[in-house]
Amino acid sequence: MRIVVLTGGIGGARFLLGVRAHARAIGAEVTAVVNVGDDVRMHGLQICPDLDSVMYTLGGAADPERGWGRVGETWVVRDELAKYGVEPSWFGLGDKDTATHLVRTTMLNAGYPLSAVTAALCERWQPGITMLPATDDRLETHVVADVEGERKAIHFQEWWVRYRGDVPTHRFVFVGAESAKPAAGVLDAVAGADIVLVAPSNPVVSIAPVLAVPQLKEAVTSGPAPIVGVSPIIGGAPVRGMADRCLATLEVEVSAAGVGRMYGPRAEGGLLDGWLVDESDAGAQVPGVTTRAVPLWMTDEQATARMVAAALELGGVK
Ligand code: FO1
Repeated sequence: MRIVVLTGGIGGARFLLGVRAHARAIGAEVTAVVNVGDDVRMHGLQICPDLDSVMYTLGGAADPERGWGRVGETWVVRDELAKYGVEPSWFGLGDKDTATHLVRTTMLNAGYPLSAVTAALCERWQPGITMLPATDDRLETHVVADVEGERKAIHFQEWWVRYRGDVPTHRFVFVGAESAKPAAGVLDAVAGADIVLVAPSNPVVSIAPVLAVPQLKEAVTSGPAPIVGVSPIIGGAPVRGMADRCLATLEVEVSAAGVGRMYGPRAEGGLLDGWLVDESDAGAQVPGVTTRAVPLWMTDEQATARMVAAALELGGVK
């Protein structure tokens, strides 16, 4: 069986631990199609937070407290940059992590596409799944917000890391998405999938930018594979991260039902065939989508693998 997962970074990476565990148990292959909207160039280096969160988590090297970056990290370069007064001082690159960005940027500058660079980085980390960026083209999430008395579009990282999303926010724009093509391997993975899972990642700034690549969305929604989403909201609050702020900006109810309705039923031009919610949200109704309630807390790999088994069952594949 072939499982494709649309995913963002930290929450998606934890979900993928369970997908990988269940896939190993049933002999399935997994391809993750990862958000690149968070990607940013800082100090001349190309940083791909979601790809790196997935790669480090599945490679056993992620910092479990922060959720992003490397465990056992040191911060000499960050501190030295600060002593030079170099901006942006609000974004910290760890020393170990910086090596990843150096390799990536060198390969990109030499002309390799991000998908090939990601495969090369994964040679070291052996994530046990195929990791693909949603696109090899430039696609960045920018946020229209009121900052220091002025309405402007800032990079997602500035909105989130510098301002903690705590500024009047108007909309999210996926710069470059319209002309972006799916990365090498994405269309083949989707065409060969037995099921497409939508990870419990932020629907607004992790999953939406993946689906903003027109041919990618078309391939997923017009393909034969069932599409099952897993709610990132449990009991009216995000499992982690800033999904509540993002949903509020779009005036979407912060609930499992609200996100399910935002994705919408595939039969009516939306995304979903099935929607997995937490047992505490068992009453959630998403018209046109088959909903099922199971425990969704990703407390450990086994619990997450059970969620994945339920998602496959909901999609009619086992
Ligand atoms: N998050 C922070 O809160 N502060 C940082 O300084 C920071 C640096 C950073 C560097 C590399 C990287 O891959 C991720 C980094 N993150 C940092 C996390 C990142 O901003 C977000 O959590 C994700 O983009 C959202 O998924």
